Amino acid sequence: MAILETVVIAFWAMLPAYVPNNAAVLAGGGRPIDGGRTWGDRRVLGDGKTWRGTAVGTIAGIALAAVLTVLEPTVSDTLGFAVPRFEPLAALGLAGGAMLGDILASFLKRRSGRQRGAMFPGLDQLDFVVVSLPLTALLATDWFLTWFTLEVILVVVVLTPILHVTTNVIAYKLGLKNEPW
Ligand code: CTP
Ligand code: K
Ligand code: MG
Repeated sequence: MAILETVVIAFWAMLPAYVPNNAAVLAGGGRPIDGGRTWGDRRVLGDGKTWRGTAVGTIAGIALAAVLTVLEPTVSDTLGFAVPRFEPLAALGLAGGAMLGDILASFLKRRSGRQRGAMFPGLDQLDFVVVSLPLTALLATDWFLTWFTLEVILVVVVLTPILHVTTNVIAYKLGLKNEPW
């Protein structure tokens, strides 16, 4: 498979997992998931993980998967190779897994003494991949095995941190995010 083709498929397949975190930043606010609870002297998750942000993020990812699925025939035709259509369970795994990964990362950040917004290099950039891919593999196994070849997974692992850093710096400069990570 040509490298450009692999990159396009990886990016397209991951879009429903990329969008939830950004949508959550725009929608965040309201009740925190942990309800303000602490474990020891630290919050369980912190005020940065809210019900609204999580719900809007997940829905945004699933909605994007639906839009991409409608566009798929035209895009595949134009590119000359096939990009994925998203089965409902694949969309749920990618979007829901991205939000869940971000929440688990915040749990680890609080346990390791980091305040809300503190950076955790590596985890910040790949938390959602680490959960969304296995969850999708579990929920939509055949779909996952069709599209997430070893090459695609390697591209995702390299491409995701680059995209994550870029989008977060832009969101920070636009005043949408408190920190550039
Ligand atoms: N957000 C949300 N719900 C989520 C994820 C994010 O409401 N499940 C919103 C919050 O307003 C959050 C912002 O998006 O402050 C930025 O997300 P993120 O960087 O993940 O949160 P932080 O505030 O940095 O908190 P943490 O240290 O726990 O990552
Ligand atoms: K995060
Ligand atoms: Mg943050």
